[in-house]
Amino acid sequence: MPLRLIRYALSSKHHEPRMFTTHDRMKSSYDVVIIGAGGHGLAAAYYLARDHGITNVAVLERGYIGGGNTGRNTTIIRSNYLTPEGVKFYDASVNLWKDLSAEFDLNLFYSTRGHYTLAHTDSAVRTMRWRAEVNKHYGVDSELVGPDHVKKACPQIDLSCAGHAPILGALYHAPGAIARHDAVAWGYGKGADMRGVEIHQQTEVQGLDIQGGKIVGVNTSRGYISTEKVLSAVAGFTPRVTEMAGFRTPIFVHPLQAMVSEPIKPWLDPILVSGSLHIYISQTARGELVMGASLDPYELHSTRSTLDFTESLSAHMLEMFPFLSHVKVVRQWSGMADMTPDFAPIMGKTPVEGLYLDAGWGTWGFKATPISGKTMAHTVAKDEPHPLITGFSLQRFADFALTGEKGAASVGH
Ligand code: PYC
Repeated sequence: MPLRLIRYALSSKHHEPRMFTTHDRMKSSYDVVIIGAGGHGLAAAYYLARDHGITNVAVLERGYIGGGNTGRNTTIIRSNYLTPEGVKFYDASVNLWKDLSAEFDLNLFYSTRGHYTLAHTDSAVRTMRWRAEVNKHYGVDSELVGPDHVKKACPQIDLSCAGHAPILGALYHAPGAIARHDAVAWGYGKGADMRGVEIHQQTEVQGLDIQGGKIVGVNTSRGYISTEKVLSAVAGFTPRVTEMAGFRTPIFVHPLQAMVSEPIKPWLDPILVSGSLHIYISQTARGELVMGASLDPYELHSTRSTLDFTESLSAHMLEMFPFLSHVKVVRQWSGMADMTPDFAPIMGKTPVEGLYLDAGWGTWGFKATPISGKTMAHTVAKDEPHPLITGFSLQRFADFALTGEKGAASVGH
């Protein structure tokens, strides 16, 4: 072992710059407390500091930075949604994504690949045409293409899908991209930390102190903090946070499983999604195939993955790409997806004054990281929903004014 490495291991002081500051103690009071140090929570902290000058902020995380759904998704970034609210929101997100590596001085491996949503039936072709028209209307690059377009972008594909589900066309979205997911949390965390935000890992929120309908503090595993503003930006745990606050949302938590292969020679440039076969696939810069399926149909608060999932996803994958039969799966996992009845998020104010929600991210949250951070920072700073998120309020369920995004939720859920 090189001497330098041994000296480094034995030293109690490390002089090179660290990504995050370690704070031994929490302050007794903060202007804003954010629950959850995933991409969304850290992005909100970053934009609170950068855009609104609010730096007396604590981000509390019961585990570690990016250890929840930020590190458990399949990293697909796109804006080819179906509702005007969705298209505008995700388009603003894609525009922010493009500059993040330069902004953070950290390589997020943001890679524009083109995104195909395959249509295997006439009715799926009709839906893709509808989505393409909505997308174009809002200036999003999206078009209905034929099977030849798909074959040209991905010559290895069996267009007949083993004769079970021939590909009739696809929604092609040129800006579709992937990025390295944990690096996104690190970038936002680093940017927030540099501006004075405190990130406290291994710090669990155990209760909300609400008096006279207003938030006044937070009980944590490391003591009490007083604050007048709390933003909950958690995945899988929103029902527990809202239970502490004394109200409910219509969120149900379902597992969403994914898996990754051993690295292989680069062959797959675009991102492919098939609603009928319930699969999505992309290849990382390291050569791994990142693959996912549709949501598990039962409610479960767990991040365990199953053999049943690997078997059924692999079977569908081989219908499309028979040559992959010798490739090994090296990891599989599950995220906890907060599903809403209309497949849109829940963002903004709540019945408790000073408590804000960034929740309901189901299977669509990673791509929203930058814009959710920016719009939630605005909402918290001004106590007024950002114009891009008014369609995502919790109140919409009481008003029967849903934002039906279900046609664009990647694969059938
Ligand atoms: O919304 O693009 C998406 C997606 C991919 C996998 C799960 N959701």
